[in-house]
Amino acid sequence: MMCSQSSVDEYGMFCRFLHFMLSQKDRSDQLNYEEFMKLLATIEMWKNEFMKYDADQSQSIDIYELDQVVKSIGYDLGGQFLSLLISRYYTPNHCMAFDDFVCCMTKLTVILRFFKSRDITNQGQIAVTLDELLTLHLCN
Ligand SMILES: [Ca+2]
Repeated sequence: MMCSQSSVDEYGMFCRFLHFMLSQKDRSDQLNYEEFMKLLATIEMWKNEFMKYDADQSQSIDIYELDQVVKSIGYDLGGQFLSLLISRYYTPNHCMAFDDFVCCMTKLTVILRFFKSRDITNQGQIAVTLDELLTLHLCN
C-alpha cells in the first residue's frame, strides 16, 4: 500500500530536523557548513534506514516493519507505546511515510540516548528532575 499522505509536511520535517540538529550542538541556533553537511548525512542515513526496513517496498512503514525498526535501536514495543506511535505518526490508512518516520525515529533516538546515558546500572530505571524532563520534551 502506498502512503498517500503524511501527518507532517516537508517544511515541518526540515524544521524538526534543524531543531534536532541545533539541540545537539552548541544551541547557537545557527548551522555552520560542517553542521549542515552532518544534517544532510543524517537525512541520508534515515533514508537508508527507511528503505532497509520497508520490507515490502511500499514506501511506507507498516506496524510490523516499525516493530523491527524499533527493536534495531534497542527497544521492544509495548502495546500502549505502540498505540501512541500509531496515533501520532500514522496516517488514517495505517502507514508511516518517510517524513513521519524521520520525526518518530529522531524523537525515539534522542529519548533512548538520554535514558541509556542515565541508566548506568542497566536496570531499566532512571531518576529525572522536572527540569530535565521539560528540557527533554521541549528539545524534541
Ligand atoms: Ca512497507
